[in-house]
Amino acid sequence: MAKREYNFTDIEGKWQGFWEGCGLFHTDESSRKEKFYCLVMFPYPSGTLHVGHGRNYIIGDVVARYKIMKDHNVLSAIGWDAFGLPAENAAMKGGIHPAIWTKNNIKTMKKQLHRWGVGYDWNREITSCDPDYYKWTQWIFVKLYENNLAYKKKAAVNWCPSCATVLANEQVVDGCCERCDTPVRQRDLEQWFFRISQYAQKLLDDLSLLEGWPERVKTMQANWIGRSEGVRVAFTLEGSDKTVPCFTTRPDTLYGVTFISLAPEHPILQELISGTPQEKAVMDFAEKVRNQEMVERTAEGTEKEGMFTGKYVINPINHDKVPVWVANYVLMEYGTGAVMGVPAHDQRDFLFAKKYKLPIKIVIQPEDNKLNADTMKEAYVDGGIQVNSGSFNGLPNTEAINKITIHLEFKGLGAKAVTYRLRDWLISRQRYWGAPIPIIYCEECGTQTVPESQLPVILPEAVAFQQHGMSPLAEVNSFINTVCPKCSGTARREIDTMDTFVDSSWYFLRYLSPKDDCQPFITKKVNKWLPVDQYIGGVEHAILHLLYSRFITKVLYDLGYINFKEPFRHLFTQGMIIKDGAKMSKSKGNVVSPDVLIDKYGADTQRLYILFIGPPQKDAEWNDRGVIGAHRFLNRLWQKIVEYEDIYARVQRMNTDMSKLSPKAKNLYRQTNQTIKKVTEDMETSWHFNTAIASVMELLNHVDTFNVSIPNNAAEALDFHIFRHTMETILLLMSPFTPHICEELWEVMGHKPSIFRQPWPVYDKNAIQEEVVEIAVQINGKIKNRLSVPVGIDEDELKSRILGDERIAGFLNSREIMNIIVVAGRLVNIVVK
Ligand code: ANZ
Ligand code: ZN
Repeated sequence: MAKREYNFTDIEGKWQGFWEGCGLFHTDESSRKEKFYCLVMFPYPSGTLHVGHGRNYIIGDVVARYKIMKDHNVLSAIGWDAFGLPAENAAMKGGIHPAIWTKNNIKTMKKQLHRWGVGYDWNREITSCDPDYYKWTQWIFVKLYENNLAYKKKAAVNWCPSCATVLANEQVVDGCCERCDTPVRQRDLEQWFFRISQYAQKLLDDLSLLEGWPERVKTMQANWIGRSEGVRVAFTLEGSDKTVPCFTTRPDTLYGVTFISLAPEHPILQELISGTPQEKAVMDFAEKVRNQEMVERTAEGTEKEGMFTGKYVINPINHDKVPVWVANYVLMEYGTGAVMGVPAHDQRDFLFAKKYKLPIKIVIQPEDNKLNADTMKEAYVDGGIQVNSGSFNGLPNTEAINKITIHLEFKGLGAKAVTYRLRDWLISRQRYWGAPIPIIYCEECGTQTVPESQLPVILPEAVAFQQHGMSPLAEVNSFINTVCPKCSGTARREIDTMDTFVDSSWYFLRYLSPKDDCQPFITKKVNKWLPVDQYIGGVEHAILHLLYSRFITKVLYDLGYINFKEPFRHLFTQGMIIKDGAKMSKSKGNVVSPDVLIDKYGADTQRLYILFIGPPQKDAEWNDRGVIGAHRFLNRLWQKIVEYEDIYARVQRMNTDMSKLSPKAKNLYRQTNQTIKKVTEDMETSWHFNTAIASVMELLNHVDTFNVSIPNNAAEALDFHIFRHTMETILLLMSPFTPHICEELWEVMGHKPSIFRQPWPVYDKNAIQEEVVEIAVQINGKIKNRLSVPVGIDEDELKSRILGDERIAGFLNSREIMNIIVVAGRLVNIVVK
C-alpha cells in the first residue's frame, strides 16, 4: 500500500470540522469536573492578524487543550473589543461606516483564528459594540454613578485650534495635530471620571493576592499607583490667616525651605495676584504652562520655569518669610498642588533656585564631607545629620523625619498624609464610536441617569463623519433631544461616549451569560468560574487594562454583585515577535501573514514554530528558516508513524514488564517516561513550551536510533510494542501544540478520535530511574574515587563528570593530563605527567 502523504491542508480542514462538530471546546457548565477558565485578551478587530498576534491565541489554545486533557472542565471563549478610534478614522478616510468596517474585520479575523486551529466556545462570542453588550457597559456606568464613583469635572483635553476638535493622545504627534500639524493646546472641558483613586490602596494591597502574576507586572502596577507617605505642612500667607498646604516626603528638610511653588492651575493663585501689577504677567505665564503636556512638564530634562507672584508665606517651623512662585514642574493633580522648595536637597528645586537666584540653605550634612551652598553642583539628596535646624540639630535626618512630623502634628501645623500618583480615570471621549454615556440633563431636575428599563442608549447609525468639528453625535438632534426620566420635561442627552477601556474592564464576566438580556452577568455563575485561572496577553496591557479590570471587579465586589476581589489569578504575558529588528506591525511593513504560511506549510508548522521560537514570555526574532525546520520535524514524525500503518493493528497490546524488555527497548521506554515527566513539568511550572517541544524532538531522535522493524517473532513484537508506546506518547505530548497532525496520526495508529479525549500521559515512576553502575576512577593506576553513573553513559559525558568531580579535581591539582583510558562500565584511568 502506498504511504500516505502529509497532506496538511486536507488534514487541518478535516479536524477543525471534527472538533467543531463534536463540541470539543463547548463548555458544559453542569459538568462536575474541576473548572478551568482560560482567557486570552480579546482582540481589537483592526483588520487582519499577523503571526505576532498569533502567539497570543496559539498559547491560549495550547493551555486550553492541555487542560482539557488534564480532565478539567475548560472554558475558553473569545470576543471583540470593537469600539474605538481606528474604526472612526477609517470612516472619515474611506467613507465606510465604523459598524461595517468592524464587522468585516471580525469576519476576516475569525477565519484566521479558525485556520490556526484555535478553538473557542463560539456560542459565547461577544462584541463590545453590540447594543446587547454595551447596554451592560452603560449599566456599570450607572452603578458607579449611583455610588458616587462616577463624576463630572472640568479637565484638560488636547485641542486642535485649527480643526476645532478634541484629539485623543494618540492623535497628538510631537505636540501637534496629526491631521493638520497645528500645535495642540490644552483646553478645559467638562469630562466624566471614574473615581479609581478611591481604590488606590486596595489596588495596591491586593497585589499580594496575585501569586500567579509576573513580578514585573506587579511592580509596574505598584509604581503606577505610586503611593507616597509624607506630611502636609501648612504655610500661612503673610498678612492673612489663609494657609497654603504643601505635601512633602521630606519634613526633615523643612528648615531648608527658601521658596514655595504653586501649580499654575492652583485655585489660590488668582486670588493672590488679583489687582497686583504682576497679575497679567503671572496669568500669561500660567496659561502658557497649562498648554504644555503633563508628561513634558514633569520630565527630568524639561527646563524648569517659574515666576514670582510678589507674595510671601511664613515657614511654620522657623517663621522665615519665603517667596511664593508659580512653577511649571508643580502639578495640580499631585499632593496639594503646592511644593515647599528646598534647593539644597531636591534636584528640581536646586535647578529652579540656580536659575532664578534663590537662596540655597543646607540643613542636612553628610557625615564626612562638608557641603557648601555656594559651591554645590547639585542637590544633596541622601541622608545625614541635621544642621541649621533649631532644636533638631545633630539628629540623623531619618530620626528628624519622625520628630519634625510629631512636632508639626502637635502644634497643629501639619499632618501625616499619603498621596498616590494614580489619577481618576477619565472615561469620556468626544467621539462617536463608543458606548454612549447614559446620562440625561434636565433643566429642572439636573443630571439624571438613564433608568435601567431604558437601557441601552442606542448609538444612532445615521451620522455624518466630517473631517472637522466635534463628535458626530453633537449634530444628531434626534439623539440629543429627549425627555427627562424624572419629570418628562424636555431634556438633552450626554453626547460623550465611553473610553473603550470601560468595555474591556468587565467582558470576562459576560462570557458566562453572553446572551442574557436581564442582567450583565449571573452572580452564581461568575462566582463559580472566576477568578480566571489563566489570563494570557501582551505586556503592553500590564498597566491600564489590568488595573481598570481590577478596579471594576473591586467595585462590583463592594456592591455585593460578586464574591471575588481579583479577576485574574494567573497572568501570562507573552513576548513580541520581532522582525528585521522591530516589533512586527503593519505600520513598519514587516508583518508575516499567517495565511501565506498556512497555504505553504500548514497551521501546525506555524504553531510549532511560534511555540518553539524561544521562551514564550520573551521577545523573539522571526526567522523563515526556522519555519522550514519546524515543517521538517512534522514530516519526520509523519513518516515515522505512517511507515508502520498496517502493522499497529497486528501487534498485540501488552503490559509493559520492564524485566522482559530488550536493553534497547528498556532504554527507549525509560526515555519516553522521562520525556513525559519533563514536558509535564514544563507545562505545569510556567508554560515552557519551547523546552517541552525540544525534549519531544530529542525523544524522536532516540526513536531513530532504536531502529524498529516489522516484527517476525515475540521478542520483536515486544520491541514494536515499546516503539508504538513511544509514538503514541509523542502524539499525546505534542497534541496541544500541533493538534491536527496529532489527531490524524492518532487515527492512523488505530485509535478513535479525539486524541483530546485521552488523558494526559502520566510517567511510570519505576521506569524513569536510570540504572547506574559504579565506576572506579584511577589516577596513574591508583584508585582515587568511585562514582555512580547511568548505564550506557556516553564517553564524553562520563569524562566530563569525572573531571568535574571535586575529589578528582583535587588530586589532579591542574597537572597536565596525558591520556584518559575508559573501560566501559568499569573503570577510568587518568594518566598525568
Ligand atoms: C520638599 C522636599 C525636599 C521634597 C526634598 C523632596 C525632597 P514623591 O516621592 O514622588 O511622592 N511634590 C509634592 N507635590 C508635588 C506636585 N504637586 N508637583 C510636583 N512635585 C511635588 O515626591 C514627593 C515630593 O515631590 C515632595 O517632597 C515635593 O518635594 C514634591 F529634599 O518636598 B518634596
Ligand atoms: Zn426633569
